[in-house]
Amino acid sequence: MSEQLFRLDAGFQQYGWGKIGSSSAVAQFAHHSNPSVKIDESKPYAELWMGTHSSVPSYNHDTKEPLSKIITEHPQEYLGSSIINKFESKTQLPFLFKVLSIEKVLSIQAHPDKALARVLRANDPKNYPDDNHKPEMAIAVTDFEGFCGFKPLETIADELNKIPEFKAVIGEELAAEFIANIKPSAAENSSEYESNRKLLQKVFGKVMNSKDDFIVEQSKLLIKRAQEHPECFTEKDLPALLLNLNEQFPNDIGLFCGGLLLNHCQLKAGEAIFLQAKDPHAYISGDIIECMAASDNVVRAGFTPKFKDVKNLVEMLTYQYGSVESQKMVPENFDRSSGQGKSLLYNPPIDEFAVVETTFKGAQGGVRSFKGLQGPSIVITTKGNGFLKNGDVKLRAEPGYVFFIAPGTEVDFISEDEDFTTYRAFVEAN
Ligand code: 9C2
Ligand code: ZN
Repeated sequence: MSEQLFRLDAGFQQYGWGKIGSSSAVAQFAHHSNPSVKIDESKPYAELWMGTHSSVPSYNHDTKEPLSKIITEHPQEYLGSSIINKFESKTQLPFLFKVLSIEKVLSIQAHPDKALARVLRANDPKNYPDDNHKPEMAIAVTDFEGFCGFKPLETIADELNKIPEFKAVIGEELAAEFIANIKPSAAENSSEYESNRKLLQKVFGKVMNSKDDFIVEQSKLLIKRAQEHPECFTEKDLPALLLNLNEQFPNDIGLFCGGLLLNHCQLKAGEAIFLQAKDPHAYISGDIIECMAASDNVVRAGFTPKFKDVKNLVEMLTYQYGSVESQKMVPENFDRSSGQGKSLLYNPPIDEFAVVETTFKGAQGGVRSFKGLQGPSIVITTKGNGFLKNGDVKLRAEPGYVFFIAPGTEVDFISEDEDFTTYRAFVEAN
């Protein structure tokens, strides 16, 4: 049997939007924690995967056994009965933990809820490998940019009035219907709110079902406008954003369904957003820690060479709308740890995971002690050096080192320098 605290080797995905070679935090982490991983300086390194998902499972660093095998052989020790009962699995972690290092925009996407995931997988298991939902949370490690959720309705109406190419894609008639009938101040769940969501769905559906050559023609005009008449755009950051995206994916439908319809979100390190299942989003640049329910189901719309599924995407979205601020998370102090340094809890409103960030600014040589948590967890060091210690087991922690901690295990995080920074994803049944 493995220990209660042990190191993991995490694999990675080389999607085209990842940072290239050793400029990618994913490549640095994979190589530093396991020097037999050689970095190819011509290839992108997009996502480090930490968990038991069968596409890229993690292994015990010392024994090279798959984590899922270790869990399957001793589910009580490595998941605990409350997690087994709640998530009905004796073999898998309920969450998937990742590092993303983003050079270019990801696909405009949304993830299904559980009911839709089951239907998608039954009909198309190649494109939808999991029957689980995928709510997700992103914590910025560097400055981060992304799209998240639909813009406020009055912003979309303003764009329809001021940007002729947008109006052309939507069509005069629907544009007029949208502008005349939206009720931006409708209370959530009121009948007016429902009618707002239907109007937004019509607009999004119209964009997504436009003919390719019409989108190419209108996007060329849109880009010309962004270059020559940035004053047409009320949102001051939008012209530069459209030009940047157009360099990555020239004349792509994402300029309309992302750039003009979704919020442009900018986070500083330490800020985080939570995306429910069925919320549209796309990350644009930066390094993040991402945690999600264990699933790889993605329904894509634009900015991607991968499989797009317009029909399901238009049907599935919640069409909630609003400011970026409403999607940001406010971390709180994690009160089951004490000592030097600081632990912040990012706790989204879902069952599968929460994440604790632990830092040691001004506390070189500091020790922070964690009580045992009532479920399994995975830790990654992102900066600095230190140790993780349980009883006689004291493991060195350097950038990219990943650890598994069994339920109920008390752990000391010991900083060797004040940069020592870790993220710990965990799950508890209550
Ligand atoms: O892996 C995304 C990555 O599917 N981020 O995007 O490669 O499918 O365009 P592409 C997924 C990531 O965890 C995510 O959901 N929002
Ligand atoms: Zn996503």
